[in-house]
Amino acid sequence: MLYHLLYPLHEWHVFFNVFRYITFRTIYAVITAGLLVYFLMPPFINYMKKRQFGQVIREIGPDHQHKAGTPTMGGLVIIGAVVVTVLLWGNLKNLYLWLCLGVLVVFGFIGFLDDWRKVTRKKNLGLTGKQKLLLQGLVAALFLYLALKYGTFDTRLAVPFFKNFRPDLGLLYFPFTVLVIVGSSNAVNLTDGLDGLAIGPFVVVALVYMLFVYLAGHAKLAAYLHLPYVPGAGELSVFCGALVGAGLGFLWYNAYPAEIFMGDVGSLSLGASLGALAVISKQELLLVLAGGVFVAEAVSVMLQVAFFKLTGGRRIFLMAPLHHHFEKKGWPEPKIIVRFWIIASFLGLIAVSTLKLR
Ligand code: 57M
Repeated sequence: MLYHLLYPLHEWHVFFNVFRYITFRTIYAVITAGLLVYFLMPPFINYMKKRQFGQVIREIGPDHQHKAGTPTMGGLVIIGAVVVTVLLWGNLKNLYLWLCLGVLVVFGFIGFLDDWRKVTRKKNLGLTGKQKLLLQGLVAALFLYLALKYGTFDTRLAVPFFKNFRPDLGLLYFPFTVLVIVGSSNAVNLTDGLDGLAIGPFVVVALVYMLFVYLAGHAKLAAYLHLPYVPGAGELSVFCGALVGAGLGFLWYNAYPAEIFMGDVGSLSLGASLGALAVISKQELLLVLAGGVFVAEAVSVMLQVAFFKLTGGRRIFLMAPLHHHFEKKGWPEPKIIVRFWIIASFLGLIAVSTLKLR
């Protein structure tokens, strides 16, 4: 909104020209979203405590009973802050901004149904696993359909390190996009099992895509770096800025010992947003690298379940997802969290380095 209200004033005074720049608006999107979450989270936490909407802890697995009753659904504040920040700092004529906000909100609603069922202990609420996956898949497919129909988008796949290899997936891009967005959403969901464990790597990956969407939307830089040029994608830097700011604001309260959990409303929406960013920037395969922590957590579950079934009850890990394995090995929770952040940071840097490896 500020872009539309203030940029036209540059004809009256040159200062207002600054609102044209994506970099300027992205920086202030980070700050705005961070401050919104920082100031709105404490009243939200108090409200959730008063309503006794706290986390129910499962009996099995590493001892988390001391966390019982911790308020959850902090993702509602994250989503609210991101939406307000994008509406404030974004160019609202940009299709991709609206598509990404749509993915964030709809996946958040799917997660909210699950969270609400858990906190109100109403068994009949929420969606079954299959219904959840189906709805998530439909939203992802609609996202791609609208990007192809109304955006500057095509179905050629970009492969990191291979600047001239751009196979056109055609209609196969739909199941591929569903896999990226739904996979990313659920991988972040699985990772969100220790204080700050999901939001730390999430902020790293959002920063990586802040750079990649900016470059993808910049004709000269995209050509120079042999990246697919996606006109209009640069505006998603503002969306990434809002995600980073809201994520850091949330981390202020989710840091060990957590005062609030993000809930499925947060993990599913944030994970899906990373998938959407990867699709629009045409850097889907890069997400496997940049989001390696999320991939490792999801793959650990798949391997554990497959091995368990194949061997009639034996396990590869002491417990899956991966963070539970280290808990069972006796690593203190903060040590697991910070070490996962360190790995996520290194993977983010390697992902950025691929810009020069093509
Ligand atoms: C998402 N949710 C956390 C919180 C957060 C197939 C199977 C691998 C699925 C998996 C599962 O149920 N995952 C659900 C993980 C939960 O966190 C809540 O959920 C939201 C995110 N979706 O925002 O609201 C618990 O995580 C802890 N937590 C923190 N700090 C945080 O900032 O401490 C979360 C956020 C919270 C809190 O204790 O209650 C979760 O872990 O459920 N299942 C599992 O991960 C289970 N693994 C398992 O069964 N492994 C088996 C097989 C199936 C692979 C095996 O290894 O043999 C473990 N999960 C739990 N306990 N909770 C096992 C024991």
